[in-house]
Amino acid sequence: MYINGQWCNSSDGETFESINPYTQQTWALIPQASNDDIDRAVQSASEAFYSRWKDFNGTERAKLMNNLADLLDENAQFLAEVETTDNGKVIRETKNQVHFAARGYRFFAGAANKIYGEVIPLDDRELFDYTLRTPLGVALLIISWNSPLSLISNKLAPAIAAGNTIIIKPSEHASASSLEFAKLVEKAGFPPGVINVVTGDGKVGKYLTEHPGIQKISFTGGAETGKRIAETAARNLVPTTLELGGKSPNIIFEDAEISKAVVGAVAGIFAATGQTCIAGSRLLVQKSIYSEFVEKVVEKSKSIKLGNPLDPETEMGPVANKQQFDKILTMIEKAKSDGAEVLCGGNRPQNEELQSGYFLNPTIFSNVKNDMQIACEEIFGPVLSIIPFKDVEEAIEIANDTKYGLAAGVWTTDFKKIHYLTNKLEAGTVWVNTYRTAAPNAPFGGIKNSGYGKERSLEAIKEFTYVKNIMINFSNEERDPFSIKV
Ligand code: TXE
Repeated sequence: MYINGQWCNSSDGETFESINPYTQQTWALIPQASNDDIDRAVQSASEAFYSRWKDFNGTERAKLMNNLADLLDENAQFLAEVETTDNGKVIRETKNQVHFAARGYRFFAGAANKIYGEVIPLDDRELFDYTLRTPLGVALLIISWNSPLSLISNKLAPAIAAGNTIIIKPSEHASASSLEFAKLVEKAGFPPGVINVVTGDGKVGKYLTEHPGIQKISFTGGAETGKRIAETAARNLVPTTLELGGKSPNIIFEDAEISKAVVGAVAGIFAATGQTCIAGSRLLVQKSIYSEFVEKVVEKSKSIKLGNPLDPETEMGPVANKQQFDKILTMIEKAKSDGAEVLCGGNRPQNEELQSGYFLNPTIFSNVKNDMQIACEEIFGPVLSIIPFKDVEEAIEIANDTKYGLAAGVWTTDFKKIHYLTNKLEAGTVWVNTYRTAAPNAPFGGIKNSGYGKERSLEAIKEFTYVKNIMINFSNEERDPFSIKV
């Protein structure tokens, strides 16, 4: 682990195994942080916040962030290999995600010396009032296993640009890339204690969230864990950003450009083996084109190339871990018994070379009702539910009839429909004629059970700062000590 600028094992020597989901073999031993290690990490981040890091102005923080971005670009191939070995996501995506993370650091480096307050003209001209956006202190970043370096960048870049100090706690299912990343943090020149990485399971996350030395929590993971974290944070009055799951609708209208919409539907659910919070796991198709469109989606899905995720030709890798694999298979069986019809997949592939990994065939269900478990619960796997709709109003009703609100996709060439739908859909992101596209300067984050708060864009700076109001008296007048002056 990386604590106070030093590399260490757990103080009690405990480790856990990281399993490669393509081979099911242990490939790394990761330290399980003890409470002593965590206390030390929080203390070092706290000391760094109140001493060393305060001496760095925005321009100086930006310089280190740009160094880090350059190092990420230079080491993208290696970091992608580590991440792919850890979580099974195909290298053609993990490598891109490292470059995307680098863009995130550059974007927020640019923002670091532009975190302005406001001058507020008060009625009483002898009082001068202005605000400052001030860092919160020690920010705890807890992330999941599906895209560690990209998720870290979403949180760390605005947090560090704003002048906070950091503890990163990656998922126990994919910690290796976060530790390799810490080597680059060191190389980029960040002072000791400014960015720390501690590893371990949910117990480590829990101890950290309860720690009195934490002033901000930003979390990406499951909705139930998010709620537990929010409860703890509420007791300690710690501000929180939660990026949780989704059950996002991808809506195809009869006037869509069909070939692009087919690609969008497939990319929405089968990219990253469906293991993304933004997965377009409910495909809503207008009845007038239903058969034709579904046939095309099934045909394209059947041609997806499964294989070694380290091979750049592979399009879909294994599911990331056994827990996920078992959960997905259970949900597939439940969907079958609920009356959904399997159009393709629904099982493990038969090829010899895929037997060692947690592989599942791209799975598509039709005959799905929006209240079936398969359409309500986040599956986080390569499983698509197709639901027909009659018209715009019915599409909106089905799309919004979910406890989640992270993303939605709309495919149509009708501008009136676009304007109407983008206003009506309850989601933090609405994509039109695209799906699963992102930019560091476009805000990201959901509503309802998908969480709250924003990542990326200048909105994210607000999550890691508080507004301090400063009122200065320039008057020579004696004031009444027993009445508030307004
Ligand atoms: O998430 P967890 P898991 C969804 C997806 C998946 C489910 C569970 O549906 O099947 O969540 O995935 C740490 N206090 N998403 O098990 O348990 C944990 O160590 C503090 C959606 O990976 O939420 C890890 O670092 N921390 C999602 C992180 O929380 C705790 C991405 C996430 O673990 C903790 C991944 C506790 N009590 C899964 N318990 C998305 N939004 O993209 C665990 N942790």
